[in-house]
Amino acid sequence: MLQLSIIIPTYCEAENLTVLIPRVNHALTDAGLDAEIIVVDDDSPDGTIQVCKELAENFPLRLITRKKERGLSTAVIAGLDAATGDILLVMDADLSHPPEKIPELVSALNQPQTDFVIGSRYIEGGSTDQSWGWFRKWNSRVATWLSRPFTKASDPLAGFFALKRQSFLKSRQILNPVGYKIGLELIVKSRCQNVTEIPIDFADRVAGTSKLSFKEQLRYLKHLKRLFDFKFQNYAYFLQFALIGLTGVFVNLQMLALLSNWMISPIAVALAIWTSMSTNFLLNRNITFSYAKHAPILKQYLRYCGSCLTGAIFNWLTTMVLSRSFQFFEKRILLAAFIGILVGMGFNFLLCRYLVFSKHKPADETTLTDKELRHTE
Ligand SMILES: Nc1nc2c(ncn2[C@@H]2O[C@H](COP(=O)(O)OP(=O)(O)OP(=O)(O)O)[C@@H](O)[C@H]2O)c(=O)[nH]1
Ligand SMILES: [Mg+2]
Repeated sequence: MLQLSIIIPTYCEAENLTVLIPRVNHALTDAGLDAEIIVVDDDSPDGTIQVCKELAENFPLRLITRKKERGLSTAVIAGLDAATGDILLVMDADLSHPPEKIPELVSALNQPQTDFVIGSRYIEGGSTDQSWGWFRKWNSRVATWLSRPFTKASDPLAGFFALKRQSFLKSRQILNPVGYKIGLELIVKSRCQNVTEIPIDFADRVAGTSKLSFKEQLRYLKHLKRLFDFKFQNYAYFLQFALIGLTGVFVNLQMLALLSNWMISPIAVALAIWTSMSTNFLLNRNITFSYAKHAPILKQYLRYCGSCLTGAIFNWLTTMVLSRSFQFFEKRILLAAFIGILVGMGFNFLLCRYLVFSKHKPADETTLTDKELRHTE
């Protein structure tokens, strides 16, 4: 089997490729590495395809052109699918990642314990471009910090990384990234525990333009949510459910304040409860349990109302039983009520998770969790 496949996603990188590919090839020859270079291009209009065809005459380059799809992560996955090497390495085309570091990444991955290697800007010896202003530095640091629950690596969002083919195959069926952070997706879904980082000097692109838009950055938040759901399953769902419940308190109080001015209070209270219940339903449907948002909404809404009612009954029962049966709680009615709220919320959550927003097709790759994945292995 081929030792190494290098995957390079491109969109309008004609100018950079003419410099990059010879440099990559030089690094490979120097290190005596048997490798293929796979460029995955999304039908760039700037001549990238033609440049690749010319380069392929002198270098071990294979071009995959995608005519209908766009997107960095899916382009990388297409390249990984087509790769035949034992080690799979991904890098950008814009000369931000030094090709001379490829042999170091490969030999780090050849250590038996290591299952993922990152060309890192943030470990000792690594650096970012001098021109980075405070906003870019801060932006990158915050994004990295948000990935902390998934990995201890200092630069898990880097686009310069390598992994073993077997790690990729382990997660292939459940890869579901949005946006740019395919490296993080692979670390989490392939359950890579031993991540090694090799310091690199990251250079800003000189030719061509960046495709990293603000929209892509927002997609990262969506991607993080998916990873949270995947890794922490019910803990993640419950946290989102509880936070949305908290927003419901504010909606309820706001509504009550608004309505009480021109309505008799029992009706105002009922309307405030109904409003907050409905906003909670919509938020849970679109955020917490977004995997079920394609199911019929009316049926879900009615079930949701039933689930809230059940939660309220359990809340009431718990509070009454505690305050009537235990002397301790007789004088601490608020504590009893608080426990009642928790019990009611617990029941409501379980009903929502498994009945109102149930997963009809658990094999769906978008919702397969870490635990479910282990069961399928
Ligand atoms: N196939 C494909 N490649 C893409 C797409 N978007 C970006 N790329 C490539 O992915 C790599 C990284 O993209 P950049 O635009 O440099 O993004 P970035 O490095 O995060 O941002 P900068 O730091 O501003 O350069 C480059 O090689 C791009 O050509 C896409 O939609 N499809
Ligand atoms: Mg770049």
